[in-house]
Amino acid sequence: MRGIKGAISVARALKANSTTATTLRPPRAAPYLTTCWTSSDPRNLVDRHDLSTSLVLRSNAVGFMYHYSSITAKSLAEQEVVLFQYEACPFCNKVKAFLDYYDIEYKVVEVNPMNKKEIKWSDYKKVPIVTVDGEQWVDSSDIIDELIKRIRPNYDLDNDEEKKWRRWVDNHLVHVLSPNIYRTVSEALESFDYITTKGNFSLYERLVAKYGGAAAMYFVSKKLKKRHNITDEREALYGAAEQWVDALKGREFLGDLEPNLADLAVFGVLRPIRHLKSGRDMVEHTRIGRWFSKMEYAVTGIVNN
Ligand SMILES: N[C@@H](CCC(=O)N[C@@H](CS)C(=O)NCC(=O)O)C(=O)O
Repeated sequence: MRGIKGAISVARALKANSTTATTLRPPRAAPYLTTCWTSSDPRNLVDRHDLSTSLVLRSNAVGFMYHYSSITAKSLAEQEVVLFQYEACPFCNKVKAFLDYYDIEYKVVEVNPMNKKEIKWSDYKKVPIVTVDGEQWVDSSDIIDELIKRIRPNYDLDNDEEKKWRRWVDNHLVHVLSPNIYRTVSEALESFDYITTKGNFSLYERLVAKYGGAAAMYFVSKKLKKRHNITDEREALYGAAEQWVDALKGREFLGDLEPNLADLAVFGVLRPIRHLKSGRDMVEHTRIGRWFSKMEYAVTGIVNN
């Protein structure tokens, strides 16, 4: 029962992108190297503040999953940035897309969605949570606002077009995703297979979550569909993708020659579903593929075939 409840609690978790790296982009002017992994070797982590040190040390003892992304941004370079996340959570992936694009060095603590013991220290019970030298920031959009203020103090956060599409991501796009990734039993199983493989689960939790979660989410997704007035899941997904491409008005990115925060938000929430059936269908049936590939290259430096 606890397992199924936990599985339901990852309702918004989506399958992350299983990329096949074929081409690496040339190095940027700023040093750029992304190395994300799950590790059993604490020497892979550089700990500079007390909170994350204790988390990392405890994580080693109880088997948390963590990764380290070695990317540098000047203004945050001397601070410890830690992202508490679910690997497949769209809101967490929004933050990750931002951190990766702006070359901010950060650690990831993978939270177990069943017991959330990694964020027991916090009153906030959702992810993402970001700590910067121990200071806690919550809510993906607020986190991104705080981060951009630190690294680009002159960034115009009042651009109406950008604000509109960032809101669209939170209020519309994310709600279209769950009904799609859990649309059929096989799609729900595909999604949970990824979620439970990449996420922080014990073996027992993984089995319960995969089958219990997939079954539960198949039914929950039908309720979500009604709640958000979706009649045809795929039509809603394709419609959202086309709406986004229309918003680009022929520009490379919404931010014109470079991605802005709306580009990063759309990319972040779509990245986890890109290689699921729903994401493959979306790229096949809409015009979003070209923009998505450009974003993938801008954020990760990887070109996928
Ligand atoms: N508005 C928040 C939403 C965050 C959110 O709903 N996160 C989900 C995971 S995708 C969560 O933690 N749900 C609570 C749970 O898993 O118990 C944001 O943008 O960060």
